[in-house]
Amino acid sequence: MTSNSAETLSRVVDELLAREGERRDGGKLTDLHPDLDLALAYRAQDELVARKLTAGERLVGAKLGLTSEAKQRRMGIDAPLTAWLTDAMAVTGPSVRLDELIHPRVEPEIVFIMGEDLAGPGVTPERALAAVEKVAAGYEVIDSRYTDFKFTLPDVVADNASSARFGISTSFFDPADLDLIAEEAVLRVDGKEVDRATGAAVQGNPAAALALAANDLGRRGKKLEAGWIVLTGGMTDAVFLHPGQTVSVDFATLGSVAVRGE
Ligand code: 0L1
Ligand code: MG
Repeated sequence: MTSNSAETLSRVVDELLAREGERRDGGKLTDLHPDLDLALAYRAQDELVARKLTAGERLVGAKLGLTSEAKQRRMGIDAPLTAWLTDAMAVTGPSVRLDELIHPRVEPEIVFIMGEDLAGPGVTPERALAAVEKVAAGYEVIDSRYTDFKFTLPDVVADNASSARFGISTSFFDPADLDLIAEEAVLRVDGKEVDRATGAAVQGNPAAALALAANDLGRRGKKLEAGWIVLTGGMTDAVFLHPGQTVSVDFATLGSVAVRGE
């Protein structure tokens, strides 16, 4: 890394953490730093999460983003990405505090709990699924540090893929008992359906998304670890979460999850 790119990396991470801490959004960092390419953005993402870990958070998993066509179309980006989950992002109760977030949106997620470590290269969807201990219903609360969720791929990669909060169900399923491609999720706001999709929306198969994550992390010299949570990517576009509203996701087999904005 040149001294220029080291400086860009440090400025990008400082700015994204400041926006998150101060609950404010801002313009694309690629406008300010044209040298912020995808490789540097992944280094910035790793540094951003390393700073959270130094501050006391614990790494609990990984997430994929932009794995569905609905999300890629909405964001105007045609490539998936990987990012990190920490314990501070996990929602354990029925609600999230909106005053801790900027402009949160909720999306349905099929969630894997890893039974074994997994890393590329060469991981197939079958091999990936064999490393899964159990499957859960989930949601992600995304909260971009960019105004109006407007970003390029390096911007959103550096921003840890808009991660903010996530919740998973308390019931778990053996992957062998599920048809993950056909698994349908219905997204509701205060009980009213706003969208629906099946697991096929996620890279054609959530197991293919998991393989993609393992191969991507392998390229980055990292791995998915046994016990980790993996969010496979929003199945539908995400909906805004406003005060007093409840967003719920009812899966055909995996059960239901819900979150209320407070
Ligand atoms: O803000 C975003 O939509 C980018 C992250 C994508 C999250 C996902 O697709 O699950
Ligand atoms: Mg997501």
